[in-house]
Amino acid sequence: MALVEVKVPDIGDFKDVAVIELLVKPGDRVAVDQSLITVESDKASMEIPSSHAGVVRELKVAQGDKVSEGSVIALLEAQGAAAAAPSAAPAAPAVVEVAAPAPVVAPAPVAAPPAAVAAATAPAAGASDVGAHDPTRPPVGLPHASPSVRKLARELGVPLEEVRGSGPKGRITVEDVQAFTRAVMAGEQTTRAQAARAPQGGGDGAALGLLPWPKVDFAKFGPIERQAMSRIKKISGANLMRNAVMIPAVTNHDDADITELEAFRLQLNKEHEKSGVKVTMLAFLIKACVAALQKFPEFNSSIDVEGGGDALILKRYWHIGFAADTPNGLVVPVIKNADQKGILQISQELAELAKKAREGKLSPAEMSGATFTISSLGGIGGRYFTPIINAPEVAILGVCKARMEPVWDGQQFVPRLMLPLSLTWDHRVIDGAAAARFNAYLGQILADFRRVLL
Ligand code: CAO
Repeated sequence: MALVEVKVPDIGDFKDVAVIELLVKPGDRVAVDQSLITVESDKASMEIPSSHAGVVRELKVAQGDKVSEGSVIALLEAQGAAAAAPSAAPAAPAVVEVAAPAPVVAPAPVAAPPAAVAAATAPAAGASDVGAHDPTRPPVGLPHASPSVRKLARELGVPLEEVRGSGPKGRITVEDVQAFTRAVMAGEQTTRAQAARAPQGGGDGAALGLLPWPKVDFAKFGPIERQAMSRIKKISGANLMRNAVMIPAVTNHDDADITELEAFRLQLNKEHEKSGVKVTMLAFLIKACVAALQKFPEFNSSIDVEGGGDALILKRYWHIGFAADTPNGLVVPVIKNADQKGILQISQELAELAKKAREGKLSPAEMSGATFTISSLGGIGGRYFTPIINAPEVAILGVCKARMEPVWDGQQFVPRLMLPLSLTWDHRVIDGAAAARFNAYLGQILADFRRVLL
């Protein structure tokens, strides 16, 4: 038996994240990939798996400790093959839940549904009196609650640090969470996030001087069913809301002639039939976008918000995110260093990331670092749409289904396969003329990839 140190693996951009749960104790027998602790940042909570099988000799972290990649979690008496290969890479941490990323600037005075209202909860009989709620009270340390209460709070979108615990030593109980939810739903109290969004004390949209949201008793008009939104939907909804309200976005529509490129793609797929790699138009779009981003670098930038907002950060790497539709909602995996990869490698990574996305197995690292995003509805249909920029990026390309169209070649109409492109851009960073040039260049490359060499 060898004594091994189990360390926090690569957890993407997350550093100094708090340990919120210890899932094992000394003496416990654990398997490889079994979760040891749960950590939580402002962006995500995730379980950190064990790199080895064995018996926990000592836990090196306590609840509330901060850990980063490489921090030692536990000492393990490793067993069997696992002990012989202590350098084996630990599995990526499983994302349990992704919380809304912290806003890059002060919260906008926008209306958003109360976090707790997103869940349907029937009032629990005999719920405890949790006392007056003060949304301005600063959070004090980690809330004292069991894992099951934390899980419930996460599912309901309840900020646990704002719930007053009625259990022993202020421990938060299930009833406390339910009572908090009921009170927010009834409008009797406000979460801190709501209070921040409505600094003038207004409700939905009040801070923007908007009319209140219409209240309609839908059941009066016919049968209804209430369905809770998935966690991903709630998170992406809050992000989309911020991005839609805070970015002065404009969308340019254009078409690219991909007749020859499509013929090449089909030929390529025939040649690589046995390899199992399938090339879709998205792989070519990623390469074409990299070329356009290199020619027009401001599209591959972000506003330097932390530096005062009066400069651009131009990124000299090209990581392309792509929107993936999953049963639980929209996620955006990222193809890293797309400039250094060929079409076949990109196609393979696309397929792997899309599969992981559908299975809910993407790690935070696989969803971070994008410099530009493509949202392709090409496999589904549609003509054009207006995608919302994925802040802090400054542009996003929407793509719809290509179709054969009659195109005038100067003498006659000829059938050409035309791909609809919709480029949304941040007008603070990009001008209309630059956007039109970006789209035109993208169209030229898609029509003839040899132009990338020029
Ligand atoms: N025009 C015509 N056909 C297209 C096309 C296009 N622009 N893009 C893809 N296709 C075809 C593919 O060639 C494939 O055809 P075959 O099955 O005959 O080979 C079919 O459509 C399905 O493609 P796909 O969707 O499986 O693959 P993809 O690489 O194009 O896309 C992924 C992968 C993960 C991006 C996609 O599955 C997906 O989730 N798209 C939805 C993204 C989304 O929801 N965006 C909206 C965000 S805003 O709410």
